[in-house]
Amino acid sequence: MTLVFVYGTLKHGCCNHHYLTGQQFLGEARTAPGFTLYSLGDYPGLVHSGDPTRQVTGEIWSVTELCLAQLDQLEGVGEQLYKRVPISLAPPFDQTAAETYVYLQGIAGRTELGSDWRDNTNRP
Ligand code: PCA
Repeated sequence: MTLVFVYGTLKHGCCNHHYLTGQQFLGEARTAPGFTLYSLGDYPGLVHSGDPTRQVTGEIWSVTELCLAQLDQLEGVGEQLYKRVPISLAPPFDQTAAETYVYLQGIAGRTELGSDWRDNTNRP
């Protein structure tokens, strides 16, 4: 099993959440300070923040190796769109060895979203 911190389309209620079907939800969490989100259109990208106080909210999941391989494919890890790396989380998850998908491409011209991302999938 691998612990994954998800902050975008994989969260509860979002368009790619079904990729986590059958996996274990451990709770809501946020990163340690120093991270922010940018809008990439229909999905967000997590990057290091110029504002060292900025934190990103998301969810921690325990996933199987098979699920993880599917997530890597979805997130374009092989194409260097995102890279799965260890992420520092805020307490009480600060000792938790979770990984997340950081965005590898340029963010010039993109809109900074800050801490939170939510799509409109499954909204009334
Ligand atoms: N999906 C992954 C990374 C960005 C995205 O939209 C996630 O939910 O964490």
